[in-house]
Amino acid sequence: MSRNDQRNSERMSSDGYELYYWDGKYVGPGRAEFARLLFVEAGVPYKDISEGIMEKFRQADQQWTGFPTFAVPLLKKGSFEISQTPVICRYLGKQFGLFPDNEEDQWHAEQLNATIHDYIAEGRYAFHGIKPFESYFGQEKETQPYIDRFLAERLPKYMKHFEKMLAANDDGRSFVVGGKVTYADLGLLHVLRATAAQFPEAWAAVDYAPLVKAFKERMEARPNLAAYFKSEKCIPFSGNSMM
Ligand SMILES: N[C@@H](CCC(=O)N[C@@H](CS)C(=O)NCC(=O)O)C(=O)O
Repeated sequence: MSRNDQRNSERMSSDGYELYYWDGKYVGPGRAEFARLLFVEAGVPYKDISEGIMEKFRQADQQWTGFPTFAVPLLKKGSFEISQTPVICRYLGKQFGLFPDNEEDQWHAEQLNATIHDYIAEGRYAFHGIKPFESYFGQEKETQPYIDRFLAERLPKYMKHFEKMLAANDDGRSFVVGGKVTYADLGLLHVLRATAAQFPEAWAAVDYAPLVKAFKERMEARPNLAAYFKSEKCIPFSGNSMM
């Protein structure tokens, strides 16, 4: 390791993790929850920071100090900053050992990571069909056809895919890939929780995907996660968007 690399790695590890995101009071758990579940499962402390985010996004250059960030969530450790939720999840998974052991499983976990984020983005856009970057409130009526289409065509397609994916490993009895929990399992758990919270009727009808349903229950019962979901720290879903 060069002296420069050594200095960088010392700087990165010198402080705790900070997770920058919109205030959960207004937006619910959102995309930051993907990262939170990794911290919770691993038992690693972190700090949620929402103060000043709105102001930063109003500024043209956004004034983040480190490597340029397009949108939150943003993870910071020392001087190291990283954004894009699927990348944050992969990074934290690797840091915390919530990462598959062999290379094929690693790529498959990454495939699922990408699919999960496609799903969440599609679901989110359905609630903002007319003005994608404005609140759902103010476009409720006009965007309803997009929500209906998502429910009729896309949600079941994704759920059937998740069912197949689970069935492909250990007959769906354990994890998405390999023999241990990884960031891919935690990502899948969050989108299933978001689906169940946002679309209770559609979720109740997901009897065509029993492995998916059992997976959600099994993951929610993991000790650290179960305690977190019961705690005040866990931000309720907002009910007006997938994310
Ligand atoms: N692909 C990005 C999307 C990030 C994103 O859309 N973040 C939202 C909050 S959940 C945001 O702050 N958007 C502001 C913008 O896009 O200008 C990710 O997965 O992190």
